[in-house]
Amino acid sequence: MNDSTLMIEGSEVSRHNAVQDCWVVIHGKIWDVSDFLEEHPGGINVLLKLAGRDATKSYDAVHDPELVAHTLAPERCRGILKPDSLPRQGEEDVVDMKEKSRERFLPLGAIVNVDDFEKVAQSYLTPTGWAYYSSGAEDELSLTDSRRLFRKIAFRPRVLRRVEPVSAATKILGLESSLPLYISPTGLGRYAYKDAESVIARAAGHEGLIYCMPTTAAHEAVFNARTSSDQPLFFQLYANRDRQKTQVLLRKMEKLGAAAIFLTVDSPVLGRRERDDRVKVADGELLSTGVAKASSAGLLNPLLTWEDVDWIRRDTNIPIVIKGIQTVEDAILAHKHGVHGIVLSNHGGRSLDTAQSPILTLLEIRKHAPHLLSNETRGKFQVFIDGGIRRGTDVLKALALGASAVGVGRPFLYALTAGYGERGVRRLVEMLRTEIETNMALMGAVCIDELVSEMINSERAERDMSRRVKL
Ligand code: PPY
Repeated sequence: MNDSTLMIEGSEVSRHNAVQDCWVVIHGKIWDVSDFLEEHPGGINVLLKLAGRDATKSYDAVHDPELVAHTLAPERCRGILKPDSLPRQGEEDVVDMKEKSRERFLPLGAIVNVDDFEKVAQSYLTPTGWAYYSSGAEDELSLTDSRRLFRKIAFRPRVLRRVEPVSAATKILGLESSLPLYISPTGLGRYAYKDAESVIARAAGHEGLIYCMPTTAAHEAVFNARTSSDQPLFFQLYANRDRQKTQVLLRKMEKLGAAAIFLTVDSPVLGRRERDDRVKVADGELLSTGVAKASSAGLLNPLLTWEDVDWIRRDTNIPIVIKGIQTVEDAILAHKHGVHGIVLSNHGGRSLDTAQSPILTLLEIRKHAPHLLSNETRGKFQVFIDGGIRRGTDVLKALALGASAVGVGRPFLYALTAGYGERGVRRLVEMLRTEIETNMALMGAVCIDELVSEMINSERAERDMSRRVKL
């Protein structure tokens, strides 16, 4: 007999504290995880340490609130914990939104560029949160290379043109955007701010930008946080091994009204984030893996292929964008498979270390498949790029080289920290907006269409391009 509404005393819960009989409490619900211990992606020991206890805090540090109910069958829920009948977890383990005094952090007005937010975030976040957000794979060479490549590209600005007023407004997948920039999906926003994804969605609405929410977000809450019901949101999808689960998500996104699906393809398995892995040791071995591994294991799908892309396209009418294209060969394939766009991305340097920088992939496309960047193609197929974009000038370089818009991820997490929340996100957008508009004027362009490749000297970067491409 099982009744998930049964009120159970903490003293009863604490008796179920063994491998064969293991209960944990998450947000007041009592779950029997005895049969799940071996399957837990974060390892059996994490759960055993919490056996017979209130695990909410550890759970919240790595999981979305809805995950447990999606993962465990309803009959695994034994009942509801009688309020205050079990001690809450001690302060020793992982992250909570620390009530650090705000005075220790810069007032927002003193933040003048994107990197300033990163410095604040580093001092605000817990070691676990900082390692998860900032790390790249292995030696972090792809992570740093994206920025290095942007620095190798120079402008060829035109002068004596009337450059007032300037407008950086554009269309992304046919939708109005006040800047040629969308907000990239990122995992585990809660390290930075409570309900991070909803806060970002609201700020995006105020700023006329589009947010691509991550698979792991609380979907309904994020949609509800929009500033109006016609504010578009994109949805990033990790297509599950189990097609049915993906189908459920797609139906949900159709119902909620997602404007595009960004299917992530650069992480069939998780890249090796060593900084992430080291912190769990520093945090007293709370997790048997790094947080990324613990919270992504059920998401990634090493069996995903182009056939799945075709299947997803057939299964839904929502436009599909493939996120994580890293060669001109795959860009051509994506176009052939009829998707609405691609993101040139190496997952912010978090997947295959030393994978080439996305801007090199863009240069490859310019050289070997320029038709993918032409004005005619753009109406049906757009090329986006992310990774290392921290300056308005980076955005302008990508656009002049043929990208339709860029994605920015980590800086939005950093801008949420230190209690800044929505104000921080809006400040970040305001800074990028100022940089983009100012530098457009300095290049001699008053609108996005006037950003052309003649305004770019990319010869130094082109020396890094592969000569092996054979099409
Ligand atoms: C990443 O960390 O880069 C990922 O995309 C994987 C992931 C996704 C959601 C939670 C944790 C890790």
